[in-house]
Amino acid sequence: MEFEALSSSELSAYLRSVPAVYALLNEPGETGDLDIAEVGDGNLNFVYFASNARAPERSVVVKQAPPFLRLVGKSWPLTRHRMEREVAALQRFGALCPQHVPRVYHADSDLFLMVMQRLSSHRILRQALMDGIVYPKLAAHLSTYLAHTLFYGSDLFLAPDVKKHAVSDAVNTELCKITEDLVFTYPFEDHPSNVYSPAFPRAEIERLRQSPALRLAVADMKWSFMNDAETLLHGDLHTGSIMVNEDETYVIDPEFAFYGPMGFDIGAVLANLLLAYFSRDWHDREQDTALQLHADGVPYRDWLLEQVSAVWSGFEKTFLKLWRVHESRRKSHFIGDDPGGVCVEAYRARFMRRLLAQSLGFAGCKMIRRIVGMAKVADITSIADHSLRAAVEVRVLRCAERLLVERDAIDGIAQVLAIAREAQAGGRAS
Ligand code: SR1
Ligand code: MG
Repeated sequence: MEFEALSSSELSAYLRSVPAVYALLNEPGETGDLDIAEVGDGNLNFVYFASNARAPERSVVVKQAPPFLRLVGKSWPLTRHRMEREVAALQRFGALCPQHVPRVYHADSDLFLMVMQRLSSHRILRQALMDGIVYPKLAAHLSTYLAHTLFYGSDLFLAPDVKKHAVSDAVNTELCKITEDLVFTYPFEDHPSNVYSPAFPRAEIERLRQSPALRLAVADMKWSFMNDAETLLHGDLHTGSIMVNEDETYVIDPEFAFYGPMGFDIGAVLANLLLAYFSRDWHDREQDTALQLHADGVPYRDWLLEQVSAVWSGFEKTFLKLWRVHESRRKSHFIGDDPGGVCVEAYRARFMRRLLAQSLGFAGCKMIRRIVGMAKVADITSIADHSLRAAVEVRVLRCAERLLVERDAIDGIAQVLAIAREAQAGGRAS
């Protein structure tokens, strides 16, 4: 049967028929239609706000997966089971990090929809960063979320059999295929789905496509994405999947969740902060924020780079703390007996060095796909001056290239900031 999006009255009647949702939206015995507004601007699904017309603070979000990719329409069919992946991931991440994950009130596996917490005083982080807003707790919240979700899904915490079953329960072939194509493959080919901005110098991407060092680095990252089932990932952790206010940070939309390499989620956060950083040439000009100093006396552009550093450093610190709490210093899962504890700590240090390199490789891929691939980001597409947009895009590509090619030699997050500043200053292409 052909899929039809639910009408407002159908959705209203449906929500009233679910006791748990009815109780959230209504006073006992209250009747009458709900206010329904379709608000989705994502690439995959339909999203609605459903509110009590007389008491608008009684409100929920409804998300439904149509049998196709919303961005493209029926010509790109997708099974609707992504909603089950998303619900399972929200429940798992919510159990690990309830302060950073919206609550799921109800899930319907026949209609492929869920009803979840409305975050009415929060904004999408990408838009807030474009507007130049400082969130003092953002990096601490994101690093806590990353450390807890990535650690507790992995073999550093789970028993080996539990972990292996978790890997198979989280298989998400269709959405992983989208990432394999759109992040790791099409941007590096002359693929018809690629989209270039009007003044974008095509020679820049041709140079990257012809760089063996870059192509091998991207191949390594694709291999890692497809094979390194390290932990349950969000799978699409860009700044459009994060909602914020002064005090709180929530991570939404984990429909791409699957067991993959830890650095894929970390890299997504770092990449999107860097995209926000490079886009400041335009947004500062528009908002006159270039010289505006923030609480700690730094321009907004520099605050964004500080977040890159703080997210990684906070993540590393919290992740290592969890590891040390859950694994004895003298006998580790991977080193075995180590009475002096020397090998255990050396292994942890090596693990974190590798994880930073992996995260930077994924960050590079994600930055490149947002410049030449089909799914772009508003930080960059909102730059109305074509030649400025092209200049920003070139800086993003130059930074991404260095992160990919030099990732194993980068010995700390400070070096990443230096690379970003050099790309911003028009530094060398590697
Ligand atoms: C075709 S879907 C495009 C993108 O939207 C999602 O947010 C993912 O990033 C995906 O690659
Ligand atoms: Mg999404």
